[in-house]
Amino acid sequence: MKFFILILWISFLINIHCQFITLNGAWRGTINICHKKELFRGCNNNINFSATVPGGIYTDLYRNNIIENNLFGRNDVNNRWVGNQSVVYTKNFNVNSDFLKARKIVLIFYGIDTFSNISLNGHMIGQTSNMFLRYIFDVTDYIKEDQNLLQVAFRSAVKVAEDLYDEQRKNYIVPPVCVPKEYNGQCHVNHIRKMQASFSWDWGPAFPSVGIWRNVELVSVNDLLINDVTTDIRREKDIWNILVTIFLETTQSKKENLSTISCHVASILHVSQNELISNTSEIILDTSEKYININISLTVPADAVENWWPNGYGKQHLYHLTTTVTTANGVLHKRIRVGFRTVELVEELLEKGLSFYFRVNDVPIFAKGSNFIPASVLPELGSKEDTIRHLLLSAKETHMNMLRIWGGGVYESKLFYDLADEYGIMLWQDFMFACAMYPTNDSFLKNVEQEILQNVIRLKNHPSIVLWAGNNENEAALYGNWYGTGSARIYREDYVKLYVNLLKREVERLDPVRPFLVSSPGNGAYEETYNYTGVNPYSNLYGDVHYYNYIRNGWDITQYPRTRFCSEYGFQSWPSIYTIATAVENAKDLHVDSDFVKHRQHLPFGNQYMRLLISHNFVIPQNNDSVRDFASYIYLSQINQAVSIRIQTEAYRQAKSEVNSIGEGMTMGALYWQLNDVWQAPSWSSIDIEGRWKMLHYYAKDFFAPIIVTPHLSISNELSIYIVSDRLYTLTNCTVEIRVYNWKSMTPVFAKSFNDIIIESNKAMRITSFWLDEFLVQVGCGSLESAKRSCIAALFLTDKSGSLIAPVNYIYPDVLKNADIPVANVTMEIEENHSLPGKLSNYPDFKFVLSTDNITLFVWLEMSNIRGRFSENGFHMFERKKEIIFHAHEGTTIELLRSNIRLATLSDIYNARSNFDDDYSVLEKQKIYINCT
Ligand code: BMA
Repeated sequence: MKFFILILWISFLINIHCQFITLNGAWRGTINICHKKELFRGCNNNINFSATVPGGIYTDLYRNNIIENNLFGRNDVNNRWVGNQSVVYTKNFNVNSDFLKARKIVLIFYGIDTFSNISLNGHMIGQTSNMFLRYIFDVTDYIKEDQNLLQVAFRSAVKVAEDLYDEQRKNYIVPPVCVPKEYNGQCHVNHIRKMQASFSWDWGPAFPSVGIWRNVELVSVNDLLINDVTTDIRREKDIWNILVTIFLETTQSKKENLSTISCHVASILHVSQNELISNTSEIILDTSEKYININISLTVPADAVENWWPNGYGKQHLYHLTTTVTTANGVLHKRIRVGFRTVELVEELLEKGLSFYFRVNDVPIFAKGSNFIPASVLPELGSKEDTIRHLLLSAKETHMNMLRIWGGGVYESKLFYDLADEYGIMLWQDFMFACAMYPTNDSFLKNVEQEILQNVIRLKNHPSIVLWAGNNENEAALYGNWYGTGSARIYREDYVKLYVNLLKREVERLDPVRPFLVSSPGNGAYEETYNYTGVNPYSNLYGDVHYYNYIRNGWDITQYPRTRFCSEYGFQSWPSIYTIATAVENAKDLHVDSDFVKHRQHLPFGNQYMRLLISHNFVIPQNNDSVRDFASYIYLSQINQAVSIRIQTEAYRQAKSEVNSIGEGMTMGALYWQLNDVWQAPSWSSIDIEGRWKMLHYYAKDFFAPIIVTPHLSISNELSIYIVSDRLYTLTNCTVEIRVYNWKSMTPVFAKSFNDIIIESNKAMRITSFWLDEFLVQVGCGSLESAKRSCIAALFLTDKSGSLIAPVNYIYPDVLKNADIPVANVTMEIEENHSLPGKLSNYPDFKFVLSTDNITLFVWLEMSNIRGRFSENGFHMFERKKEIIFHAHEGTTIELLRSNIRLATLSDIYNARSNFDDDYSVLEKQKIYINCT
């Protein structure tokens, strides 16, 4: 044991095998600005700018004042010329003679976006064509002592995509030929291996970036370079078997004639401070091979380590594993982090169809969460630590246990996966193919093959990743003829070639432990029986489903599919008016029909759909006061989204343990579309681009709670009450209480309890059913005609000690636009610092005490300029007083809170009492306060 510790020390102290120099930081860039709108004519102007690596052209030009803020106004279109240009990035750097003593010097680009020629001191060293690849170039022959000049010359991705499309069409067209006109986007992104959403999406602008978006390093190598270390961890009875694979690159020096290298390899698992589990091996490497993989096995008694659990099921234990490779010339080491958990995608035969759920450490898990799109439309800004931490913590705090990394974005940063490991967020990892057909010519497939290889190897150590999935909606597109592929065989053949013959086969070879799914939505394992295309992939009896309906009322629970797993569903809303204010040119843009509003809505007919969906439930106010009406509209859009997704998610959770007469149900996953945003625009997100939680995100905390009590109102008005538990233990002596309120009084007109309920572990159970209309009449809500609009009901679930064990839930017997919503006067006091012991953030908490004189719905608190979140928001008040905590995410004072807080209630909106009246000046100031990029 001591020997290994010694080796470890040596490796840290004298890492004589490899040294590295970072080439991050300041670079120079050159771009031709003739295409800038105002300079278009008679211009021949290459200009230099200071650049940053990691970085990208849009960020660099903005920082150099060559273009305006990318996310402001119509700058997505105004700045588009940038994406059509060739750009050259250069870096001068020095190396000393010591560094050059090594046998070999390699230059590593961890991410280049996308098409570049790279030269060092005037010598071409390589080309790039895939932003998802790490490129390693041997520069031994071109690097010199002292001054060096590295140059990366980019071609416009827009132009390359166009060229590749032109080339391809000579044979046949690979559609879609372009995105819908509402996107203001670029065409042919499916021909290039670049973030697909960077040419625009229905929630995002086009920024066809170029740049060096990840780190750059120069590394000196003697005998060997460890490119990667991976683990396959399998459980066998009481033992975890770890197969460590070390991916080595040899130096193959031309000058020397070394055909073999002897090395000592050790892998050490750090079980605790005093306990290591290790294995070693003596190996002779044949250096005529450039790439050599070596394996070493570790056997870990199951009781020596703790399991890694998804959020809500236990802790996320993680362990370090260090691998050292020692040769006569020194020691190389690499440290990775691993977790011990099993994961299965269970697709067992049911009476009809197959099940579809994740079983982790033998526990069936209902997957609760959302879909993750890139944190920024500019790849270089998509891994900012505070943004990623905020998004993933927001997922964890709302009981999410899964995020789907959607296939139109990027394979995320190490930080992202590390945090997901730490927070217990299981990841459904798509490969980056979305909403399109893709080419299958040789060079495309070769490129993709590298992409699979590198990314599976880079990511497979993360216990958070529980599934690889081939593409987003491409099978659905083919089946539904979204892009005019019709019945042409070629597209089906291409589909199988890319996702089955290449992706599936390769991923299963590289990671034999994790499950692989060809497409989402899809019919899971059933697809193999019909070779993956030609059958409706939206079956409720197999696999996963995406469900969207923008016509029917989202509050109508009867419309939702009883699927095995709903991996996408959603409704749009607008972000906070304070977030929008960071993008508008003047207050005129803050109008429901402004050009700005039209410009930012990419979903064809999106604004009409949203209006229709809101108007199912609410009267949309029109006071001829544009800002106030817009603020009210935003507020209603957020309520409508939050309640619709609450009801839909609860429908999926209710169906967890039962099937209907045609075998549909046993739903085991609900991932709503979408967690985050890339700009200030209407979208499906629950967190906006400024990090503000929309009402939906507050609601997620309730509808994803481990135990919920939830109503189901059938078409014939039968009300069923369910309890759904994800807990792995049984609770006895529980009580559900239903309280019915007449709108006019805060004292219930009726209350009834269902006692002695046993809540079974990991189950959904129906507690009771009755006819709602008759019930309301009986309990005193009035006649059969008026009862539904006169009353509202609340559900409480308590344990035997009388404590609430689920969030309070509500039954809206009628659409709220028909209800007799009363006028309520809500006041608010902010109390002294209310930080509780043990809180994680360094910033203070504040207590807000709200009082009302009447029932009031959807009480919405909003901070204009202070970052933070409330303990609850968008809530109903059936009591005179309510206390809410504000968790600040920055230093602040009560005075600042008072001047920044805004309160909205449904009663205020209906009674035209919005307090946005005096806010024009506040909204104007927002522009200065927030830096959009
Ligand atoms: C889904 C996604 C995205 C899209 C979303 C909303 O189908 O896969 O492509 O943004 O719907 O339309």
